[in-house]
Amino acid sequence: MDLFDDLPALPETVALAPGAVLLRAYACEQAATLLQATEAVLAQVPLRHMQTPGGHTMSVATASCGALGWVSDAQGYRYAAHDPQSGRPWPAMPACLVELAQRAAAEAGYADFQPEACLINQYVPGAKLSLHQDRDEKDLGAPIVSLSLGLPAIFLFGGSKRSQRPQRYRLAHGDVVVWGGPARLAFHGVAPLEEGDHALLGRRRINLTFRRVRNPAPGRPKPD
Ligand code: MD3
Ligand code: FE
Repeated sequence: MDLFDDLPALPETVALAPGAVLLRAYACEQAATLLQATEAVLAQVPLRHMQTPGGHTMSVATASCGALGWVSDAQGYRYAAHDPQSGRPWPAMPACLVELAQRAAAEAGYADFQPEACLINQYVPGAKLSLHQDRDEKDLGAPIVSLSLGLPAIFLFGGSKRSQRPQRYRLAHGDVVVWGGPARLAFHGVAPLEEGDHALLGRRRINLTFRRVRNPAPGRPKPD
């Protein structure tokens, strides 16, 4: 239990690494609204534990909204326009979430960020995410924007090789991180969530990641 958890966090901007900008407490004021929008999505598309291509069941529960959703099964990881569980399109991305992601991206120097996918990850105590890279997106020139809500987590931020020992950062309720440039392909993960009870979310952490997947936005040259 962290003695600072009950104090309001002060907003500040921290450069974590080249291309990675932490906007601490950026979303605190709107957190209840953002959570409500997220819960409205989750009422339409249930959280589920995906299978990894290696045959493991993820401890994190996931769902998506937006034009594309992230899915994983024995065939691999990919983005799909339909929820494989229902065969229906994913719910639309709520406007308040899109706007938050766009404002944060602009703050970090990425104008006109237009996410196509929002992956919702839910952690309960003990759930973790092993070190991985996010490279299923064709548009690696766009950043990934992440929003953390609920219980704090230890985020592991590694290098371009899995073998590099990761740095540890605490991500708390309302923190937003923009991952672009050289940080975009860094290995990263989340340590097993500690037990706790958050005022708005209870025994949960929800992380939303906003992603540009398919094509570079018009007007931006394709990296080759
Ligand atoms: C750094 N999610 O969904 S968010 C993921 O907290 C994922 O649920 C974590 O990693 C979570 O893929 C971490 C922060 C994050 C997201 C994507 C990144 C950091 C990143 C992509 C590249 C580098
Ligand atoms: Fe990731």
